[in-house]
Amino acid sequence: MTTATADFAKRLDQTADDTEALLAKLLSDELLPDEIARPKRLMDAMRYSSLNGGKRLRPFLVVESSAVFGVPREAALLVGAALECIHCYSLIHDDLPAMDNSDLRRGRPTLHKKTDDATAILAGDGLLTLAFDIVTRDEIHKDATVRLLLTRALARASGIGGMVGGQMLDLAGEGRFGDREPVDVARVQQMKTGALLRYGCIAGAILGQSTQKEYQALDDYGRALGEAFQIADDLLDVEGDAAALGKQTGQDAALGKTTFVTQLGIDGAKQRVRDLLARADSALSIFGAKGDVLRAAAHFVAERKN
Ligand code: GRG
Repeated sequence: MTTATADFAKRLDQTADDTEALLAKLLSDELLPDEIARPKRLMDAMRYSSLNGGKRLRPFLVVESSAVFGVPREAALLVGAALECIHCYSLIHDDLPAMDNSDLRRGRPTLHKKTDDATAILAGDGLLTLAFDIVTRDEIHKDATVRLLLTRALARASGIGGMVGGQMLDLAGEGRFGDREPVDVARVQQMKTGALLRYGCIAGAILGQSTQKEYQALDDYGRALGEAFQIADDLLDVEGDAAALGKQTGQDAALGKTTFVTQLGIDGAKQRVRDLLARADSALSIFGAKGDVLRAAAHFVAERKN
């Protein structure tokens, strides 16, 4: 293991621990000003799907892209926690019978299996709205314009032109609403999974009030990392181990889905990942050694086993 890789693994673990502790606090039963009650069933469901699990890759990207600019870790962790809330909400809703109808997530029964559909829908809604509560908090940055830019970018990444829109295009491509619609795999990826990962990378530039060139570099890096993440996911669905993944494999083929692997073939997909890693490395070059951890993160994403 190289020093950068070892450092990366240690930092990923630390951010996962810090995010877990922060989410536990944000999802406690303690009422915030203007809240009337925090219903126990709702809170338990939100905690079930957001605590004790996940690699916390998105918060890690926020923390590390922020570290490049010397942003206080506490502020970055809050933005990372907001992003993780959106991610967890998307997984809950994606697992529902009306979407992917999955029984297993992170090695445990999915939330609607553990509880019921209504509870799962509301837990997802609760996490989505909590994310926007968190990202506007004063502790994140003294300048309200910075908080506004972070909030708007989060809405764009998770909403119509981002994750939600990507999910819609993906379902249409599966033929859910009539004839299968043609799928632009790269576009669906950029929206459905790429937009949140990219947000993790540009959030540091926004928080750090970077130059336009630095923002662009993290934007390029985030896009390359996002595509590499999705191709790795498509490859894992074909070649991965269900036990390590904590979910069933072969789901894309069962649905007859067009993926990077069906388009490029296994070898072509692997070559594309190598090209994307080179692009991510080159985007980070302006940060010199400060970009080392992010560089290792791209390799981790591309080579992950779960
Ligand atoms: C339902 C609005 C709505 C959106 C769903 C992102 C998404 C859209 C669904 C996720 C479905 C899915 C399994 C996509 C594959 C890539 C992905 C997001 C995997 C899970 O992310 P990881 O590997 O998960 O970061 P952990 O568990 O580590 O957090």
